[in-house]
Amino acid sequence: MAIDKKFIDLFINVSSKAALASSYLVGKKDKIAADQAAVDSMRHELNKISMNGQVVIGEGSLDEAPMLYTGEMLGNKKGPDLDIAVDPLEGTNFAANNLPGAISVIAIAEKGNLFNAPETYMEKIATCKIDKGLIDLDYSIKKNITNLANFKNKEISSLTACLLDRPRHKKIINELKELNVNLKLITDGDVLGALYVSEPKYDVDIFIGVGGGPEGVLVASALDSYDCNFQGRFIFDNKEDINEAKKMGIKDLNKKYELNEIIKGDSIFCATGITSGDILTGIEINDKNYSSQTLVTHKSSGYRKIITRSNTIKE
Ligand code: VTB
Repeated sequence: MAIDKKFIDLFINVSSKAALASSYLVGKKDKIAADQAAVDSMRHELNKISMNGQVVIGEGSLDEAPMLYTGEMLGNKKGPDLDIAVDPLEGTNFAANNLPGAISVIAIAEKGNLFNAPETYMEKIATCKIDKGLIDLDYSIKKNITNLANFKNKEISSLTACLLDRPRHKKIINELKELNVNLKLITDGDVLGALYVSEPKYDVDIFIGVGGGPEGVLVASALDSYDCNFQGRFIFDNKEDINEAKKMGIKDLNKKYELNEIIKGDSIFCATGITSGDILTGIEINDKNYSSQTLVTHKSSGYRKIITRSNTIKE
C-alpha cells in the first residue's frame, strides 16, 4: 500500500507552519520557547489532517512532555493509519542563537512501519547507495574508508566525512585525519548531517558517529527515498535505558539495524528550514507573507525535491 500523494502537501504545510512558529524566537536565546512554539504548531496542524495518526517518535513520554509525546494519537481519525515521527525543532541551539541549520522535521509511514526508537544515542553510518557488505559499523574506519574510495573510484584524500564535533569522536576524527580524509565537523543537527550524503552537490561521502537515536530514525526515512545506505546501532549503557529497551521489546541490545529494518514500505519526509543552512533556506518574513523551503521525499512516487513556498501569515 502507498501513502496517497495528497498527504505530501499536507505534511509540507505542517513542517512549514512549525518552522514559521519557531522562527519568531530565532536568536532569542531561549531553546525551550523556540521548541515549544514548533511543537504547538505541529500538533495543531496535524490534528486537522484526515488520518488516524500515532506518534512513534516524539518529544518524550506523556509524563515528560505535554504534547507530541510518543503514543499520542493525532488527526481526525477519518483516514489511513499512520506512524508519525517528529522533531519539531531539530537544532535548538541553532534557533536560540540564530545559527545556520535549524529545521523542523516530520516523517510518516504506514502503521507499524516506522521503528519505535528509544531516546538513546545511536551509532550511525550513512553513505550513498553502495554494494552490500562494503560499509559496516563493525569495520575499522580504515576499512570503511578504503572500501568507499574503491567503490567510488576516488582517492581517499578526495573523500569528505561529516561528524558531530564531540569529544566522543576524537578517536574517529584522528583516524580520519591520518587517512587524509576531509572533515566536515558540525556542532549540532545530525539529521541534516546525514542528509548530506543524499546528493553529490553537498560534497559529503560518509556521515559517521554517535548522535540521537530518534534523529537516526527520522533521517533514515529520507535516506530510504534517496536509495542511500544507512546503518544504526542504539547504545544502551545504563540500567534505565536497558530496562526501557526491554519494555519496548528490543531483545538484542547490540543489534545493527539496516535501513529496511528502521523504515518499511512507503514514507513521506519533510524538513523545513528555520534558519538558513547548506541545504535549506530559512523562513523569510515580508510584511504579511512568509516563504519557506522544505526538503520533501515520498518513497513510492520517487518524489524528492526542495519546495519553496510563499504563504500569507494568518493572524
Ligand atoms: C544530535 C543532533 C541534535 O543532539 O542528535 C545531537 O541531531 C546528539 O546529542 O541536534 P549530543 O548533543 O548530546 O551530542 C543535538 O545536537 C541536539 O539535540
